[in-house]
Amino acid sequence: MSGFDTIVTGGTIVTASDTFQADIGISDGRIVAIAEGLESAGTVIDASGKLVLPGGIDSHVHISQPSGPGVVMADDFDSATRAAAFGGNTTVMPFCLQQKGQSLREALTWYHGLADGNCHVDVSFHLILSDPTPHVLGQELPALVADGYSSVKVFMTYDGLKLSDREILETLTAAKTSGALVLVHAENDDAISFLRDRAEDAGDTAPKFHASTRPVPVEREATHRAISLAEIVDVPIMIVHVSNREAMEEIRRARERGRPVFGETCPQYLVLTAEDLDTAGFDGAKYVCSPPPRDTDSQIACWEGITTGVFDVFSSDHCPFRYEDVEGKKHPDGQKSFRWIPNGIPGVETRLPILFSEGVKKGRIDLQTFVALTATNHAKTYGLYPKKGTIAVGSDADIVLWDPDRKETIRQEILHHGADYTPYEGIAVTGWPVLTMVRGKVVVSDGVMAETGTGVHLQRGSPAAVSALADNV
Ligand code: DUC
Ligand code: ZN
Ligand code: ZN
Repeated sequence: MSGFDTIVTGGTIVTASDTFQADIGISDGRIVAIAEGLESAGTVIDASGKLVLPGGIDSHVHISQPSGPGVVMADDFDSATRAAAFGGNTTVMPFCLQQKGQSLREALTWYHGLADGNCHVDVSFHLILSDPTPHVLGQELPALVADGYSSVKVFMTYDGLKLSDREILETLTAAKTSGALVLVHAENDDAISFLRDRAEDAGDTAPKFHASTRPVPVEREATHRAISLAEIVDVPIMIVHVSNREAMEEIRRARERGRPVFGETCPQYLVLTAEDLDTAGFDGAKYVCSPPPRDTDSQIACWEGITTGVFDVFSSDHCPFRYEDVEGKKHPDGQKSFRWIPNGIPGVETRLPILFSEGVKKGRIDLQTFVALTATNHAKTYGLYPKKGTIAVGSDADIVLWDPDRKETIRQEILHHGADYTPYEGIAVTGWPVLTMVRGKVVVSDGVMAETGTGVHLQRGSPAAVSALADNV
């Protein structure tokens, strides 16, 4: 009799708390046994010499997001989740953008129309609130949280997206009552527009001025303000894409005061700097993202934030645009001023190899921290744990085999995203995901897509911090 659908044998299992040798028995898409010497299965996967990790969860990706007139994102759900799978991810969390005047349900219907049936890893949407009317906050949001959409992003900058402090307070209050976690894009919009106008008046329109018009105080001030607003309402908050020491210190100080503030950083803040935007010609546009990459001291600071636990999650902020494309980075308006260069960079496929190589292999972090930052903490933070984010009996069989010694050089030609470049071109890494399994199905094996269309949408429970707060009331 064949006991399991699949067993993964002979590998070294790594979770956020342990490293140990064992086999994994899988049936009906879930882990049903973890023990030595498992036998009898329909399929046996030999993981000798490999690390067996929980599949990566990338809780910050943008897919098919409307990005302004004449601008088109480089990835749809097919290409983005394909790239995610090749990069060792089994779940991604894209944003569902509410356009002004639109209901949240309408926005979700549109995104589900694009995503459902077209995903190769599991997906779970965050909402972006751009129009927090009393109806949206009072009726729509509670209903959607109950339906499993339990996180909301708000922006402090960008025309058409930014909320006033008053609107943020109202959104935080609604999130508190309905059990959602609020993610904040923290940059001071007035400061950016002041600096941008001044730069343009001086004729400074090249890509590099994107970085100099969004300096560190722009992010630090907004981070401080966002944390203060959350304190006024007494709710947890997640500060996403933190790029530098000063913003990070705001999070650390808030925690010292007992505030439940979470932090996220991304690969661009570890391996890129503002100098990358200052390259000959228009090439700097390839690195335009917000907040912008900073300097080497900021990179060191972000590593400190990773090793000292200021950052709970490490995400890609995958937000891809093609470079050689008038609907992408070479949009005609962007040639006139950095202001119009589509804002974002691809990274869903390279997030894990970069952190593995720069972090684990270079001795900055251990394997447990790697797993926590790339999978377990995402699941815990956003209400997916323990179904997702770990290797345990009862969890989904979302498993990635890593060859810890495989050497690769990141190059556009080996990637699967829809962008036509990678900002990480030429970075040499050691360690590479060689097999990705989603709920027991092998999706990618040895660089080949083995099965398509496996991904489903995940409804989530209340994020851990939000329920903890509710428990204490
Ligand atoms: N914020 C993001 O989270 N992603 C891309 C661009 C941005 O401003
Ligand atoms: Zn953002
Ligand atoms: Zn983003």
